[in-house]
Amino acid sequence: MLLENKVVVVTGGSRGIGRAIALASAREGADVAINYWRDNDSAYGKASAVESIVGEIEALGRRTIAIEGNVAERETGIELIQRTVDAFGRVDVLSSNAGICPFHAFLDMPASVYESTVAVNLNGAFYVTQAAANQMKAQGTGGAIVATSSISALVGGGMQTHYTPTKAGVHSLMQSCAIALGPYGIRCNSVMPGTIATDLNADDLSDADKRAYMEKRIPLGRLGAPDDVAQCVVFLASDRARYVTGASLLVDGGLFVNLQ
Ligand code: RM4
Repeated sequence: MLLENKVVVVTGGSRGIGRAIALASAREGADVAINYWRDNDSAYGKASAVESIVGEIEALGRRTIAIEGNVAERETGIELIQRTVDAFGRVDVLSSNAGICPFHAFLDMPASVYESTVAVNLNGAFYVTQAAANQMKAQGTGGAIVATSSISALVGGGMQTHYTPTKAGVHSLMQSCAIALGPYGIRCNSVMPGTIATDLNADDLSDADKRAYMEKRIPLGRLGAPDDVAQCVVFLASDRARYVTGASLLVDGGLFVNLQ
């Protein structure tokens, strides 16, 4: 198992890609601390999203805790790391994954939509990375940080003018942190998912024409599933990637290169 007895922290871990990362980590032998926000839907059956992921991880025989908090607040990251250490004694891996994408046109985008997107996606990644890195440095045995960037770090989106800069920012954050944290044996990388079917884009992809268009653009012929990304996060978090830092891995079925 690739993460045997490691302690993995996942932000935005109750739904979408983060949920798959939490689950894949537990399957690879890790204990998992999950940050989530406003768990008030029942998309996962009777249990709420967070109750159901906690149940699934425990069923795998791994330990888990779930802590609510908005990563846009610096204290959320600090508390998340502290409570993980209280529960499991250490932090080996951070998956900085929490993100929002309220699709909106540019010219009339309210400042609140822009600012909350930057606050969650970019400030949130910064604060939790800083908190986790300080803990890893104190432990003295290195660590791995994997941020969920996006294909949107590399290409634009007319309805994502607030979002794409945050994903370029997350990518850049990992590059700079790779330098800042390399001396402590802390590796920093990002994954760049393409179009992965999750709650985040359910509305956008409910437009049948848009969905069919995206599928047609993807050489592998299908939208991504959250676990397609999670497997790559596990790899980057694991010792298999021991000499990989400051890198980004597109996980997009070939979407990015499909121009001509
Ligand atoms: C992306 C990319 C995808 C979209 C998500 C929400 O990173 O634009 O196509 O589904 O954002």
